[in-house]
This record gives sequence, C-alpha cells and structure tokens, in this order.
Amino acid sequence: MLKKGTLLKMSELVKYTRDGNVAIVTIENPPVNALSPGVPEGILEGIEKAGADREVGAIVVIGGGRTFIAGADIKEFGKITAGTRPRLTLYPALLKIEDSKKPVVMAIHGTAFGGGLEVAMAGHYRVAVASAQVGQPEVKLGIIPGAGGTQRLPRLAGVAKAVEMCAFGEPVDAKTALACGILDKIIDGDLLQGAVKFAREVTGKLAYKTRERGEKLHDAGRNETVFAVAREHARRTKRGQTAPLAAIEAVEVATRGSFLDGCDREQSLFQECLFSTQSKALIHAFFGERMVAKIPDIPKDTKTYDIKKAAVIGAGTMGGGIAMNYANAGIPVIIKETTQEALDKGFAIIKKNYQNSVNKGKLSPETMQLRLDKVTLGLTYGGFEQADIIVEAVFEGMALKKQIFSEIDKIAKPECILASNTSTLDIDEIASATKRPQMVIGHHFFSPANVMKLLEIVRGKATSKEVIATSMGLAKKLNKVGVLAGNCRGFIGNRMIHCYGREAQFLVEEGATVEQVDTALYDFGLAMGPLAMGDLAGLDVGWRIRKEFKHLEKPGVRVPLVADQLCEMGRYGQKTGAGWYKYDQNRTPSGDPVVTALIEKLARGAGIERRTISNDEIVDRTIYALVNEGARILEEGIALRAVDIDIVYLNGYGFPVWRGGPMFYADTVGLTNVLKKIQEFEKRHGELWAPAPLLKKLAEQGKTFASFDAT
Ligand code: T1G
Repeated sequence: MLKKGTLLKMSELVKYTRDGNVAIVTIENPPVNALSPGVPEGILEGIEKAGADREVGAIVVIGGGRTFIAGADIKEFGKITAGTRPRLTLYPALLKIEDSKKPVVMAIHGTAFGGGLEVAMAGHYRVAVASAQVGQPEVKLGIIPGAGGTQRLPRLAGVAKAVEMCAFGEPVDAKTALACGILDKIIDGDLLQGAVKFAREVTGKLAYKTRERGEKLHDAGRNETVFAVAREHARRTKRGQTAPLAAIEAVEVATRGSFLDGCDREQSLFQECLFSTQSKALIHAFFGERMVAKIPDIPKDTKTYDIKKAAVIGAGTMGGGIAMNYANAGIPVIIKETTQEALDKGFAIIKKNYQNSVNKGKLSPETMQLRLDKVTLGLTYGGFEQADIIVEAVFEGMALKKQIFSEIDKIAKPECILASNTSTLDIDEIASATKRPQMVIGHHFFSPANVMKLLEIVRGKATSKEVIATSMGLAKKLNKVGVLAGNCRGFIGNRMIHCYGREAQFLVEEGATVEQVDTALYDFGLAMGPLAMGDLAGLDVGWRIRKEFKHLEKPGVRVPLVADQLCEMGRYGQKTGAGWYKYDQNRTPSGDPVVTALIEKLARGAGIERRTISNDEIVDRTIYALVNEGARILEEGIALRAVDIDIVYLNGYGFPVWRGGPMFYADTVGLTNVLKKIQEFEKRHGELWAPAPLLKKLAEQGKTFASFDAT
C-alpha cells in the first residue's frame, strides 16, 4: 500500500501521490501549468492509475506552484498552424476524466483559464480558494474554447453566463463561479487539505458527468434573447473580430443538439479561428506585451529603486491622470501646481473620474476614498524631498521643463528618479538642466493617463540601467504596458503618428473629405479616425509643437496647410466646439462647410489638383506612413523590436488588436507589396515617401519584421 506522500513520477510534468484513500494528481509545469505536451497525458495516467488502485476512493487534481492550469500552451499554436505539431485534441482525455468511476475533484487556485477550466469542468466537482479566478479567455487570442468549454460551461453555469464568458473572455472570481454553479465549494485555509477532505466526503456517492447535465440548457425563449443581445454587443465592442461570434454560435449549438454534436461544431469553429490571421495577430500581441519587458542590455537582476512615494508637477489633464495611477497602485502622491485655482480644478477632475467609476459599479466608494486619501495637494515643493520619483507633467515647452528640472534637481534626494511626461521633447536636453542626468528618464503617459495602458519609457544617453529597470517594473505596478524607447523627436508613437496625421491632412487637401478619411480608417479598425482624433486631443497641441520645431522644417518639403489655419481661427477641436468638425453641446460631430471651403481655398492656393480618392488609397497612405517610419525607428534602434512598435500602437493609439499592430499588419500584407506601394507614393509625392532602408532590405530579401526581431 502506498504511504501518504509517496511520489510516483507519471511524467516530468505531472506527479502522482496518495493521501490515504485519496489519489492526488499534481501538475508541475511552471510558470502557469499550461497544458503543454505531456501534461494532459500525465493527468490522464494519474486518473487511470487511481482508477485501478482499489485503495483509492477519490481523486484530487491540483496545480503545483502559483496556479491551476492557465490553459493550452499558446506557444504550441504557431507549430500547429505551421503544421509541425499535430492539432490540439483534448476532447478524448477530458471524456476519460469524466468517465472515471471514482469522483474527480478539481482543486483550483490562481487561474483556471481556457483549457484549464475545460479540464476542471470535465471533473465531477470543482473546489477553489476565494482568490481563484476561472475563465475562457480564448477570444482574446482570436480563438474559442477548443476542448468542450462552450458545451460544458452552459451546462454548469447556464447559457447567459456561458455566452458572456466565452464570447467576451473576462474571468469570474470564485464567489461568482460558486454562485453560478461552476464551483461546488470555496475552500478556506489550505486548498489541498480542503480538497482531500471534500474528496473523502463525496467518495462512494453518485457523481454527475457535466456532459450529462442539461437542466440549465433549455429555455428557448430566453436563450434567443441571450444570443441576440450577445451578438449585438460583440459587434459593437469587439468590432471586426470573428472569434466572439464563433463562440456565441458554439454555445448556441450546445442548446440545440447532443453534447458530441456540439463538440464537433465547436471543434470546427475552433480550427477555423486558430488558423485565422486575426488569431495570429492576437497571439502576437499577447506575447509581445510580455516581450517588451525584456531589455537586452538590462539584466533581469538589475538593482531597482523602491518607489514608495511619488510627486507630480502639474494638475492638468495629464498630471491628474498620472497621479491617479500612483494612487490606484497604493503609492502616496503629491501634486504641485502654481495656483490654488489650478490645484482645485485638477483635484476636482480626479474626484469626478473616481466618482464616474463608482457610478458605473467599477469601484466601491471605500476604495475611491482610499485612493483620494493617497493624494496630497501643494503649491510648493514641500514633501518633494522625500519622493522616490518626481514626474513633471507641465506645458510642452522646453524652457519651462528645464527650469523645473533644475529646481527639482536641487530638492530631490539623490536616489529620486526625475521623470518627464514629455510627449516629444529631447530627454537629454531636459537632463542637461540637472546634475544627475543618470536619474532622468521619460515617462510618457497617454491621455487619458489613468485609462490608457501604454507608458512610453524614454531612455536618455545618461539614464542609468537601474532607473530603466525601476521604470519597467513601475509600469507593471501602475497597471501599464511599459515600452522602452530611445530619445528622438516623438520617440516611437508620436514620431510615427506625425507621418500618419500628415498623410491624412494631405489626403483632404488632395480631394478626400474629412469624413471619408476618418471613416476609411474607422472601418480599417482604428478606434477613431485621425482628424477626429486631432479634434479630441486638441489641434493646438500639434500646433504648439510645430511652432517649437518650425526652425527644423526642411525648405521645399510639403507640409500640411489646414490644421494651422484652423488653429489660427481658434478651432482647436472638441474643446472649442469646432475643429475639423463642428460639435454640438453633446460634442456630437458634424461636417462643417466652413472647413470644406477652407480646404478647397488652401489647396487651390497651393496649386494642388483635387481628385476623387479611394478608401484603399487612404488606408495605404496613412498606415504605410506608420510602417515606413516604424522601419526607420527600428533601424535607428529607437525601438528594440518591431513588436515593441506594435505594442505601442495597440496600447496607445487604438490600432485594432486583431491586426496585431502596424508592423505585424505589414508582414501579413507582405513587405514586397508594402514596398511596391511606397515606391508608387514616392514617385507621386516625393522624398517624404522614400522607402526606409530596412524595409527595402527586408522586402528584397523576402523577409518580415518578425524575422528581424528573431535575429
Ligand atoms: N501558454 C504558454 N505560456 C503562457 C501561457 C499559456 N497559456 N500563459 C502565460 N504564459 C507565459 C507568459 O508568456 C509568460 O512567459 C509567463 O507564462 C508568465 O505569464 C484548449 C485552446 C495566466 C493570468 O489565454 O492570462 O486554453 O514572459 O507574465 O501576469 O480551449 O499569463 O515569463 O516567458 O502573463 O501572472 C487560454 C493566458 C489559452 C491564459 C498569468 N489561456 N495567460 O498572468 O503572468 S488557449 C489563456 C494569462 C486554450 C483551450 C484553448 C496570464 C495569467 P514569460 P504572465 P501573470
């Protein structure tokens, strides 16, 4: 007889032990116990071994380390779609688990996501600690559950909850999972002990197979509404994406036919999605978001500073939002302004932002108060001497920034990081105003700073590795995606968006309407067209930057004509009620004949022959302008990898995630085709369209930006 704790290696990845009459199957596949090859087999071996052991009355399956199973091994998908790895077939294994004669108790901590939840649902019971989460996030990878998730989840949790989880991909916490029927019990204290105890209690009792439970499936009237509402919501919130609709279809099939028929339909939908470009793009984004944290010349064990106190200079839109990020992370933050009025206005906006979240049920009033209590207001540098980081978020002017950096250089403690939220200006020049350039770095947040995920971290020539490493870790703590950029005008994002916006404006000068340009890009998948985006951000922001850099403009090179004129007319966009569009009191935009007349007048004055322009040309001229400049940024080392550029655009500029980012999109079009178009534009529009040398080289070699990253 096996004594308690006897270890039998079922495979490298799954352990088999016994605690009296309960067999314990433990998955050991760090970091997240993904269902890599060998894991499903090991689980099955363990269950079969327990089934054959007369001393065993029940079985517990549990994850070793920090979590249960976080899903199929996403790293395998590329091999499957490339045909070098057989297709995923978890079904038979899950049916065998379900057919176990002895009750199988799934013990969940951390996350049971995707295939992890599907394995758990093939068990007869599921118990979890209160901090556990369960979910089917596959749609975030452009796929759907591929191992019976869309068939078992409605049987446990009901059709509405299953549609919500499978089509939108958000996890649910243990309390919700218990309430809706996914979990049977929440374990207080040690999970394994609780699960073994639970297993003993159910030993010998009749155990239901999830696939045979149908009581929650059949409410035709209600189901019809559930599917219709979900489809409408998916079309609106997951615009352009195919997987959410496929997931809804798979759940719908579960309500109509047998379990096995449902699994067949699910499998064919899963395969269609897995082999789609959208899925490849979303998986590219998933791994890219983790890749950007890896900086080749900054070792993982680089010393970092402890950020326990922050200070922000400027309580404007950006400063207030930045301060909220620190308060949200539980880091006390001082906000300094120059007048009480500006301070009060800024704090009022912070309070309104939190109240909005409370009103939407996203935040409890208690948490709002906790966060507000982290914020201290001041009109002086009082308290700055204790700060571990000071973030400057004032007006985008070099003179003012240098003055501020020279002031805080005298006040801040030696190990305090001095960060600028500048969106474009030279970090080295700002650092030159201090005696500690090694402590100076760019922390470029994106508006609204408390919402947008992207944090562009700009290293100056002198910025120390410790300050960079601290900044990358701080990004995660602030729930941001930190991307490291080199120092140049506009860094990564704004340098590229300058070219994108330039082409959008050229297109309206050449004959496209304002609405046509914005609609073409909205239909491509952008959250908002470039001209509408300018109106939202404020046309005066770009106007001020153009004036700051006027002296750098090359004579004879075409520049946009209209935006500066709009600003001269006081048309800054939404904030003044008019820009490219005119806005009613609800900020609803409409076309403005004044703008049309202005465009025609300026085009005529510049001798620009207006013509009918296709939507395809609009998309190519604007998106390839991003790609061409992105290739230059890559070649200059301003971005470490092409995927870093993609992550910037997915998290800071509303680029459709299911297209993977501008560089991934260019790879899917084929760099040869992209180069050909750019060369056409160069012939027609001159040097602004000179192909980036790296793009030209990769295209001529038949390579991709992905291959560049792989070198
Ligand atoms: N496969 C392979 N690697 C994974 C992985 C996965 N499923 N999940 C995470 N990793 C890697 C990740 O790349 C990183 O690697 C490390 O683990 C830590 O991850 C059959 C077909 C679980 C909430 O979509 O949501 O199941 O950078 O930094 O912040 O129907 O990882 O260290 O080299 O994110 O603590 C469905 C995806 C798959 C879950 C943990 N499952 N993962 O977050 O750590 S499809 C998912 C996550 C599927 C079935 C279908 C998160 C996490 P590296 P991390 P974390």
